[in-house]
Amino acid sequence: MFLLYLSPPFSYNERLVMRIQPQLVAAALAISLCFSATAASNKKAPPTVAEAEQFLKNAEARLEKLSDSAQRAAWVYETHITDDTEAISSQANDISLAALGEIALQARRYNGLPLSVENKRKLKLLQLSISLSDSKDREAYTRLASFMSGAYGKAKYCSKPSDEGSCKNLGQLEEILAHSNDPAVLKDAWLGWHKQSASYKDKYAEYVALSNKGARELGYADTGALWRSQYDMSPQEFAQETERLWQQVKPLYDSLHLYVRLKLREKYGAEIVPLTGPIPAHLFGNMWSQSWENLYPLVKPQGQAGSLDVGEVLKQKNTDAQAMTRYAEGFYTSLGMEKLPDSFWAKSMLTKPRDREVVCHASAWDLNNLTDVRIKMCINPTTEDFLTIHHELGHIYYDLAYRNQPYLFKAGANDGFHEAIGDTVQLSVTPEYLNKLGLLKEVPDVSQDIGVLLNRALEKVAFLPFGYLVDQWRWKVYAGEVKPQDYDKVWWELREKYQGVKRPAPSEANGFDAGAKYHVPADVPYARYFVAHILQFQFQRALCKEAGYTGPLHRCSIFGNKKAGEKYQAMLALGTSKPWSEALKTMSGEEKMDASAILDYFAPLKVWLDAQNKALSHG
Ligand code: X8Z
Ligand code: ZN
Repeated sequence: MFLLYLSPPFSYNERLVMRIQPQLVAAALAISLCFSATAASNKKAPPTVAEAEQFLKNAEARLEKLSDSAQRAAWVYETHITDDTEAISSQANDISLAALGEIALQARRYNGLPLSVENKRKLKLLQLSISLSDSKDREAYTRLASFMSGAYGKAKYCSKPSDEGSCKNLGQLEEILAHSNDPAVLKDAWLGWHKQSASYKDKYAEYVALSNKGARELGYADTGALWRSQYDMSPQEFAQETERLWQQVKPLYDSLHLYVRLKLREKYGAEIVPLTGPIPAHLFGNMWSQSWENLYPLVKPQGQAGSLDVGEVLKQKNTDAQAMTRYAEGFYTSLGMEKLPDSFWAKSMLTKPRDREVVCHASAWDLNNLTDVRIKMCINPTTEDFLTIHHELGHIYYDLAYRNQPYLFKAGANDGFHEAIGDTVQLSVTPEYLNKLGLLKEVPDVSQDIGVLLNRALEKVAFLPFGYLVDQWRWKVYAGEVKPQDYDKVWWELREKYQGVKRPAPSEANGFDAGAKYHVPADVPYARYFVAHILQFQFQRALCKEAGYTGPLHRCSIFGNKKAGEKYQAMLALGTSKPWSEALKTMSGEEKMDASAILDYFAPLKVWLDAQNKALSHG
């Protein structure tokens, strides 16, 4: 299914892209001509309900037909980056955007008619789009989008520019960030990667201007407002909701941040890690300091401490990418969900090819809106990748679950739901579960719970401010409040304010640090991940209740529980046919996002962190 506001190459690939295939284009144009003729002939008479229904039927059929081949161009591009596949993909995007924009503009004609609830929703969904009527603008927009995606995918840092052997890709640099203990080496890898995005800063600024133009054609203030309009509430309400949730979780984040600060200070010294103020961003084990689980060995509680780390065992067992993916599939089938189709295994890209450039950032694809589902990922035998596969298959099982919905409803209840499905499953990847798989030798007893919780918090709680701030920045950029000359200034103001991290060295002239995060050049909205990090705990609380579990939330795993599986599947099957609050209600009885579930989950850790912080600060 496509993303209604068209976006270039996309994470779980909810977007409309299209391949240039003469017969398909002819078919598309034929349909287009058909109903623009109808629209033209009715120009004077007010539209009727019957016409609106016919319009929706035609639009759905047209888009469905086009989306399948569109996805294929993007798939080929992202798994084989060349000038040719880039051109094909951007041309395909151009055609899809033309169709989408045209349909979105036409849809407005039927607003206000007494349609069925379902059709009103379809009409609204069709208008969550940009429209660039001017073909030059549209071509420029899609060319820029494809270029930036490819540039990010291909980027390498060469510490000795004349020596190709010194070049490292993002995966290799991330590996250094994750495992080196040398602050100079960490800093070099961090700065080396962040230098890369400067090359497409101008292009990004041009792209923003065109995207805004497209959003305004459909009556949105700017693209940021369009993005915030997809949550069954006004853009302002969505901004307020996310701020409310952030305020709910901030005290938990602050406790974790202080604890980690004190541990980093012990390791790297007072010169590098201050007692107050932001901490240098290269020390958190992650290129964007967005999740800190690689710091677990450094910060774990003294004595015996449970862990979720299965990296060593996966390596010892020579677990290949397919076997890693089978583990994740096994979780979903244990809930009663179907096995992945054979085509998934035949067509997915599970490892980084040696002979060509690809976009390694993990993504899930639904190519024909039925069962041609795939993932694209450069899998290594690490705990992080083990968990990410569960995330990606969450997208895939959502796609499969809503495949019988009408085309326009083949999407997540909102994009945060799509991101939360697999993350909820990650919460059931407990030590007991890993032990059942033979990946963890011993099941830690209750006394080691704090270690496990801390490990989980480094992944999930550390993420919250990053999940929130990326789009704080983009909303400002799209609103024109932040101009290119201030991109870095405002980016770092936000990173200091929310994450409490700072740039390891002064900003470069004309740098573009936000662009060093995949979702910025790929133009994938990011607030979805913040929403998902709140929702997944609500989902988990509801599923554990359904499973009859009554213990502490952090010990619950729904592995093998068919009753919980049925409940989950019922929500997934709704797709986006209902407002997200109704989908949530079918699962948990709640109608609002609520951070109390994540706070409940980590309650014992919060007490422990605060005690540690007190002792360490006075020690
Ligand atoms: O981009 C992703 C997924 C694909 S939708 C791998 N995530 C965000 C990121 O990597 O920054 C998952 C967590 C946040
Ligand atoms: Zn995802």
